[in-house]
Amino acid sequence: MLDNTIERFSRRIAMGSSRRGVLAGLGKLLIGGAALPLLPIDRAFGSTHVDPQQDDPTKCDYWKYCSMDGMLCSCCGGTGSDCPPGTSISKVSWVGTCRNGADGRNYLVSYTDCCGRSSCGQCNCNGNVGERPGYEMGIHNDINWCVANEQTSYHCTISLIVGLAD
Ligand code: ABN
Repeated sequence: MLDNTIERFSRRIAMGSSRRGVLAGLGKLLIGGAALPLLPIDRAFGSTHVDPQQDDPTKCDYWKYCSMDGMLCSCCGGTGSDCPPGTSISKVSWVGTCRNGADGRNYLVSYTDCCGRSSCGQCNCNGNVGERPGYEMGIHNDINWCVANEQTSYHCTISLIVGLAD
């Protein structure tokens, strides 16, 4: 009974397909399977969460710095939201989304560079939540935002809350 069913099933498949067609199908499966890991995947799975416990604005893992790529102005004579004396604020900036562990909400945070003095060299942070490699220009944060200013040298970065993200 089972033998007959399998035999009939096999015959039907054999009649409806050529050897070349089966090989072509197998080839597509193999190539498709090999290419799958190369596809861009959100490996953070949409998460914007770094460490809800961290609430020290002079540390890289402070919640607001989740997408900060630069040196904290709070370590360079300024504050988390004010440029140090002798520098000017960049005209363009990068905007990320960070979760504030204190209220569990997501906020849009802008990362703005302070320009006009050489690099501060202190508290270098590299938060990459929501960031992508350089070939995706609009969503890459490893950029000197002073390039649009008259004085293009980069000193440090401040972060400002723009508003709620959700
Ligand atoms: N936006 C901070 C920065 C400055 C120079 C180079 C890379 C990143």
